[in-house]
Amino acid sequence: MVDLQQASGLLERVREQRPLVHNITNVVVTNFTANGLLALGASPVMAYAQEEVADMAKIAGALVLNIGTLNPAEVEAMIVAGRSANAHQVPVVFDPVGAGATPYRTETARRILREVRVTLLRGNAAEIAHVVGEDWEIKGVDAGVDEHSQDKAALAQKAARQWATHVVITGKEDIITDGQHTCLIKNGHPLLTSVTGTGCLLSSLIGAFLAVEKDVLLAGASALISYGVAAQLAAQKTAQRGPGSFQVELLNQLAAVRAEDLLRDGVVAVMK
Ligand code: ATP
Ligand code: TZP
Ligand code: MG
Ligand code: MG
Repeated sequence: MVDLQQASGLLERVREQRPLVHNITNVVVTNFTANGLLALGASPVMAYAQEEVADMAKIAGALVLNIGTLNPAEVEAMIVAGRSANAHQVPVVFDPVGAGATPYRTETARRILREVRVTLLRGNAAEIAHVVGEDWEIKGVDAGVDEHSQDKAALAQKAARQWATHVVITGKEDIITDGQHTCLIKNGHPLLTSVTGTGCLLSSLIGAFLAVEKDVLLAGASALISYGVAAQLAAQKTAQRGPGSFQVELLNQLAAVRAEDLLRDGVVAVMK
């Protein structure tokens, strides 16, 4: 379904095409997200005003919606941008940051899924559980517990069917599914959990891959593998120096990661 050769090819295509990714994201991660997209080889833009989001979304290669620091005006802008993206066949990634932590976040996440045709929904297990009406432990914007891959796969499949979308659940291992076909990706590094915004950045990078490839499973899996391998390389380079050095090196490695790194270190398996 997804092989490392294809993933490497897509990484190269992102760098050749430099897709424009329109982000409506949170105030914590804005700069890191823009720099991460640039490092990968994509072109970021952040635009939030209701007066312009429809115009920006329609010229973008992908739209990324992220409710990390949501407020009513921004939520309305997300709906307007999402509808414009839908009308112009622009893929939409949705990151329901903190769904389940407060009723406003949960209800907003569901509203966006009702009113916008989301191409790919990405979150931690607890966020996705709350979006489908299950009650998994959540602490603010962080998943409370790490769970078994089988449970996560079943949850991702349920969410994909319920909302008719593709779903990525991240954690120690990552799952991607369309509700029927499911892949497990075992890249990444625990240091990713010590830097804020690494999940949000991943959602935006998935947008860059979707901008250059219509096969959503292939694009999503390729983004997960590329990001996870870049993180592993960054952790090797910064060894014992800690999260600050790792954050900077992650940007370096998003720019440096090559096809041969994915072929050597990528770990992807098809699940039942
Ligand atoms: P949370 O708020 O629960 O941390 P998040 O939105 O930050 O969620 P994560 O699940 O942390 O998203 O995923 C972000 C990246 O970190 C993904 O590439 C994922 O594979 C990686 N990751 C998360 N936890 C681990 C871990 N324990 N080991 C390796 N990689 C991890
Ligand atoms: N609070 C609101 S949004 C945000 C925090 C800390 C960033 C969350 O980023 P991520 O990628 O989910 O860790
Ligand atoms: Mg995280
Ligand atoms: Mg997150």
